[in-house]
Amino acid sequence: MIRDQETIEALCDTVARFVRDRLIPAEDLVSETDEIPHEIVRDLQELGLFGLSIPEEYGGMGLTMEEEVLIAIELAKASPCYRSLIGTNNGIGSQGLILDGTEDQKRIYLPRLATGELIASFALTEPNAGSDAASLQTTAVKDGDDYILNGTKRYITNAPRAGMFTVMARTDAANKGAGGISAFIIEKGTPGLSLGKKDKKMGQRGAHTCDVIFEDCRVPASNIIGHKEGAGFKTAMKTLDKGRLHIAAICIGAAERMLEDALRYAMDRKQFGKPIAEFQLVQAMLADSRTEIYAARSMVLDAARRRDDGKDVSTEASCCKLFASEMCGRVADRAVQIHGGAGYISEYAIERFYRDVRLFRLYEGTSQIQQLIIARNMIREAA
Ligand code: COS
Repeated sequence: MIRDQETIEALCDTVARFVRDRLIPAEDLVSETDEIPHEIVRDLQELGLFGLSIPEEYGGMGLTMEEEVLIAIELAKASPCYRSLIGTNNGIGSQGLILDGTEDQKRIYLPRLATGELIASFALTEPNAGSDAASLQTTAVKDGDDYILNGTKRYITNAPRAGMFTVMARTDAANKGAGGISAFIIEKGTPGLSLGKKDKKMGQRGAHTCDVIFEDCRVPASNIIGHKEGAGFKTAMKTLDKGRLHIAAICIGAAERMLEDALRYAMDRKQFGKPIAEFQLVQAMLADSRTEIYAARSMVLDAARRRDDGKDVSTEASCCKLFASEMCGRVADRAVQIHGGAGYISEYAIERFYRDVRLFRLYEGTSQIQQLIIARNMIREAA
C-alpha cells in the first residue's frame, strides 16, 4: 500500500541519488578496508534509513511493506553491505519487538533503533541448528525472577556492532520443539555475553557477522518479548516472513544493478567489429535477465500489498524469497558471462557482486527451506 505517491517517489529519488553519488563511489574503499566509513553511516542515519519500518510513534518512518520494498530495491543497487547495516534494525532485529513486544519494551528500544544509535541483531542460528531452527540448544533456565542463558549463536549479522540482541533460547527443557522456545531481548555488556571473532566471508565485505556466546548470562524474565514464555519460535517465524520479503526486494535491486553494468559493458565492448550488445546470444542473456527481474518485482510488490492488507503472506514471502534470490543468482552469472574475462577481475564491480549475492540464496532460510514451507502450506491448505 502506498499512502502518498508523491512522498514515496521523493524518498525513492533521494535514496537513488544517495546510492549513485555516495554509496557506489565508496564501494571499492569499503571492499578494501572491510569497513563502511563513519560519514556514510552518519548519512544513512540522517536519511532515516535505520527506521524505515519502525512505526512513526517510536521515531521511525513507519513505511508500509510496499513502500519499504521500493526503498530496499533502490538501496540494493549499491553494494549489499550498506543495506545489511540498516537491515537488521528494519527487519529481523526489531520486528520481534514490533510484532510481539510489550509497550514498555517498544518504548525502551525502538526509538534508538529508528535513529541507528542502537543496532539490533537477530540471534536464532546455532552451530547445530540452522535450517532446523526449532532444534536450537541454547538454554534459558529460570532462577528466581531471572533466566540464565548458556549456548552459542552463529553467523549473527551485525553482532560486532550490535547494542541489542533478539535471542531465541529454550526455556522449557522438556519441550524439544518449537513450543519450548522463548525470545529474549539482551543488551550488549550483559555479563556472560561475549562475541566471537569476525567471520571471514566469501563476500559482502563491510558487513560483519560473528558468534554470540552466552555463558551463565543472567537476564530478567521481563526481557522475554511480550512476557510470553514459549512464544519465541512463532515470533521468529513471523519476523522471517517479513524479512524474506525484504530480502526478495534487495535481490531485485542487486539484479537491476548487475544488469545495468552488464548492459553498459555490452554496449561499449567491441568484438568482431561491433558492440557485443548487437550479438543475439548476448541479447538473449540481457532479455532473460530483464524478464526475470520484472517477474520478481511484480511478485514482491503483490506480496507486499497483500501483507499491507493484513493477509497471511507466509507462502507468498517464501515464493518471493525463492524466486528472487535464485533469479538474482542467474542474473549475476549472466552478467559475469557478458563481461567475459573482465567479469573475473576485481576491477569490475560484477566480480564482487557475484560473490556478494550468493548469500541471498542462503540466509533468512535457504531456497530449499522456502520450497519446504511453500509445499507444506499448500498441503495444509488443501487438507
Ligand atoms: N508464522 C506464525 N507461526 C508459524 C510460522 C509463521 N510463519 N511458521 C511456523 N509457525 C508456527 C507453527 O504454526 C507451529 O505452531 P503450533 O505448534 O502451535 O502448531 C510452530 O510455529 C512450529 O512450526 P513448524 O511445525 O512448521 O516448525 P518446524 O520446526 O517443522 O519447521 C521451518 C519450521 C523449517 C519452517 C523453520 O525451522 C525455518 O524457517 N527454518 C529456517 C530458519 C531460517 O530461516 N534461518 C535463518 C536464520 S535468520 S538469518
